[in-house]
Amino acid sequence: MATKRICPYCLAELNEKAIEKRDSRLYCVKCNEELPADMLETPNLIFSIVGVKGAGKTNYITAMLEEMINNSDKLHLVSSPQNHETKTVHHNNARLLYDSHQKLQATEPGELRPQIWRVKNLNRSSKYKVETNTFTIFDGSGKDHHDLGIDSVNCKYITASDAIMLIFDPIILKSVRDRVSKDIFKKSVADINDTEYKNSAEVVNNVAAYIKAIFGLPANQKVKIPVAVIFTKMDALAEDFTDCMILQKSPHSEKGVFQHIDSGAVETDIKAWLASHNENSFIDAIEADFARHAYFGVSSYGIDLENKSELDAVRPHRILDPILWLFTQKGFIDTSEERFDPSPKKLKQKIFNLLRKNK
Ligand SMILES: Nc1nc2c(ncn2[C@@H]2O[C@H](COP(=O)(O)OP(=O)(O)OP(=O)(O)O)[C@@H](O)[C@H]2O)c(=O)[nH]1
Ligand SMILES: [Mg+2]
Ligand SMILES: [Zn+2]
Repeated sequence: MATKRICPYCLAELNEKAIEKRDSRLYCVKCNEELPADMLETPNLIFSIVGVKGAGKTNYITAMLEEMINNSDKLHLVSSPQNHETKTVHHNNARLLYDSHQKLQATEPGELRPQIWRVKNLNRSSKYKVETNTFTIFDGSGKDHHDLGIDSVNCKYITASDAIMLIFDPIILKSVRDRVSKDIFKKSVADINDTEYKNSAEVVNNVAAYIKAIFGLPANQKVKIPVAVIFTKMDALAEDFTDCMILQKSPHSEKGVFQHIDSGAVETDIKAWLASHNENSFIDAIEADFARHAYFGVSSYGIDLENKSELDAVRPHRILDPILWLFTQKGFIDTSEERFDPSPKKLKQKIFNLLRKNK
């Protein structure tokens, strides 16, 4: 993989003239930010997270990074922050969520700072070397996706991205919201008065139009970089998915090898669920705009919360599936040989079962 040299702060290309050395540290000449040394030596994967306000981006990113750290032995991936700022931001958020059991607050619109991480793949190490990637991730405010122009830093990050995580909150779907209990609903939205309800195709079309405008793509072309389509807050929907693969523990974390069979089964669960809610247009809209995509269902808090109105011990569910899939798309981790066969008959049977159950 070629080493991409872009300043993670101002996105200027980092050729030799663009880097200044002072007191044995490296700085970007254009914006004067300090550059983590590893970033210049290892392939750099830039991931953007896109989703409306309150979709669950910050809680998701925090739980995902914390689980990457906590599961390094199983994953054979060792993750660590590359600078002090990344360490502090992650530490503060993770401790609030995991130790104080507090939901993280909405991200302030405006300035967007990247978190810069180092990931070492122990499955790909030799006596003197271990495959190492820099992985940069931006978590902006969902509000900025509405308010900012195409030339904003927020949009520039998306243009520079190797992959996108599209975050969808299932609770904004009217059919879901009308069925979840008041307690779950209260726990699952940042601000009850501020929560809008839309049809799912509208949400996808808005996001797709936004991303395509940033890439300068005409309406008939698909976005080519990998896109993980992630449904958050799965705990609020657990009852809809009894007996489904999506509620089973994720198998990918074992030894850092991604299992396509499981991922295909989860995708079928979500598509069948969408179809059973008359939201086929969501599936069509994703298909129409994103050439390489996969569906995921996660919960940042955990699907087995004892008291659903409070945030008890945080045990995130399938939170690493999307990032591990994106790593496979960039060739950084291995995948199982076995492929999923999406039989239309199986999908139909699933939709039928869900329809019967949700009547
Ligand atoms: N039930 C449930 N609720 C969640 C989960 N993750 C987030 N939430 C709820 O969603 C709200 C918004 O989550 P955030 O992570 O702040 O959303 P965001 O996308 O970062 O929002 P902005 O920063 O405003 O763009 C939280 O206050 C929680 O109420 C989850 O896994 N389960
Ligand atoms: Mg946020
Ligand atoms: Zn810079």
